[in-house]
Amino acid sequence: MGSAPAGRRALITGITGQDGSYLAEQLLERGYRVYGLVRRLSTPNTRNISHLVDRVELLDGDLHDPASLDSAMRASEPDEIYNLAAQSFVGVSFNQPVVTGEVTGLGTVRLLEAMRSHADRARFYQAASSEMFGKVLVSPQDEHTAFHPRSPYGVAKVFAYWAAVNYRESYGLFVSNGILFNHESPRRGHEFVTRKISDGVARIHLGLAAKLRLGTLSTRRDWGYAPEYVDFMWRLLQAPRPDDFVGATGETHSVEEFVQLAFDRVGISDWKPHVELDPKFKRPAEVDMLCGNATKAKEQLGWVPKVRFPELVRIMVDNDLQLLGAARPAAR
Ligand code: NDP
Ligand code: GDR
Repeated sequence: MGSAPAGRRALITGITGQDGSYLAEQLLERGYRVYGLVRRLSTPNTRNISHLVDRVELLDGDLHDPASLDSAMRASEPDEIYNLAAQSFVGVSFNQPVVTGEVTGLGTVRLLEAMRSHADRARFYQAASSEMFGKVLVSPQDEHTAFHPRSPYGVAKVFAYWAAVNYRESYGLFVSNGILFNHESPRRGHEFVTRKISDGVARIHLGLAAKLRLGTLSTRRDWGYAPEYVDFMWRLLQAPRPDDFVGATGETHSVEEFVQLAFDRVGISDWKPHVELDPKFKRPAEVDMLCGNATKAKEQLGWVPKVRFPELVRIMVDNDLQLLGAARPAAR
């Protein structure tokens, strides 16, 4: 792991999420002073950072609220700003399109404005997404691929992407987009398909559930391992110039392949009786296939993801088995 000059300060929005928690860990290891923006919830959601609360400074704030973003900038005086906060679940974005646009889209502009007012020498990472590519006509997708988002979430991310480019071009700010493809981990939210499968398979194996209900088995994603993707974010802000980069493994796999490998991990080869398709989990418009080309990140950032698809499935299933109290399966 590369290190940074002593005393660097980072502000992370979305620190309680999957990526924010791994990023906070890695920045602390690199010697940063880490500040995290946390919104008020009736039940605090600090599960992912419970082991870090004594080492990071949490600041109250919400991407809806410009005054709170101004205060967070003044309190943290950041050298680096990582904007990871979002309404990040594509499925929900169809039911809550306005909230998704407000937070995932306009929230980015509010944070860029706060940076422009209070931290214009900082470097800004925008969490852009492969969902911006959406209905792809060419594969693999890279930094030159046209956007065709297929959900309110994807639309909001395209808006935020262009806002980031626009603040770079208009005001000369150091603002970069990381266009990351799906990345997963034991800290993934349970509503996302990989965690839903790893948790569901562990429960079925232990006799705690009978069925795994999914929307579709056919869609394909380029799935990587989240800790490697937050290293990408840091590398992007160490580059000499602000720019936009794709982060991906370059492999695409179907939901069905994930299901099959997950059941295989617990010794169930005939998985079909355990899985049901439920239209409730289907989306009004779907992104059928994504596969990224991260050659630019490899060449210019030296970033190469190492965890391959079967290992990712294994990590996630073993984690859920362990959380449910089961013994770790023997190596297969
Ligand atoms: P998560 O859903 O795990 O985390 C989202 C974070 O945003 C949480 O900390 C959440 O806080 C916070 N948040 C939500 N709404 C607000 C708000 N109004 N004000 C302040 N904070 C808010 O996402 P990931 O960690 O998986 O992803 C990080 C970012 O990267 C997101 O922007 C996502 O869209 C993007 N992305 C993710 C990819 C992936 O595969 N994981 C791929 C490409 C992009 P709380 O805990 O309170 O809910
Ligand atoms: P995605 O992730 O939409 O790619 O967005 P998700 O895991 O939700 O879906 C992946 C694919 O699986 C299909 N699917 C199901 N999905 C869910 N959640 N639940 C189901 O039951 C189910 N059945 C099939 C989906 O339809 C889809 O095709 C993630 C998020 O992290 C975004 O924030 C991020 O930008 C993108 O990845 C890159």
